[in-house]
Amino acid sequence: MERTLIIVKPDGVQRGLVGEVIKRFEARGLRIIGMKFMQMSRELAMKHYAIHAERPFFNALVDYITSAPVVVMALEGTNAVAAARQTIGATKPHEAAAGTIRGDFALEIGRNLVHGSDSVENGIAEVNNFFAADELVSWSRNVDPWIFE
Ligand code: D4T
Repeated sequence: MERTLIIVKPDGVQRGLVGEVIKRFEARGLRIIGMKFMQMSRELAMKHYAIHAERPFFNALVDYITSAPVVVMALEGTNAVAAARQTIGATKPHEAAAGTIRGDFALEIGRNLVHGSDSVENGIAEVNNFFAADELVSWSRNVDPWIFE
């Protein structure tokens, strides 16, 4: 089972899109194993976006992600990383396909609503950055055999 970290970014929370985002991942079949409402510290934001530390947009990115509360989710499922990225849509919302979260609700890269881990390794690492072991729930759904083959 893969794991992926999903963040409903400050714009998503401010715009009242938390339920819409959760609905889409639930409908896709991904299993929620952790969720919390939080305001990200600069320290955690800089760790999360460390790969972009040298990029010109880094400070604006950290300012944005720490500017207001976010909802963070750990999701589990077969092919969870790629499936979640597909449901989110392309990084530049104006290039995101209609039917994806960004394609349906966003216009600009600096207000792209949702984060999803970009590799299986990062999915594991990011879930561990945001959740302590006792904040993750190991469970199965009665419907799992109808989603996971
Ligand atoms: P995240 O990580 O937020 O899910 O976005 P992506 O995985 O789709 O895209 P990314 O890692 O390449 O970029 C991280 C974050 O930085 C912002 N960004 C990116 C930006 O403001 N300007 C830019 O030129 C780029 C490349 C948007 C997402």
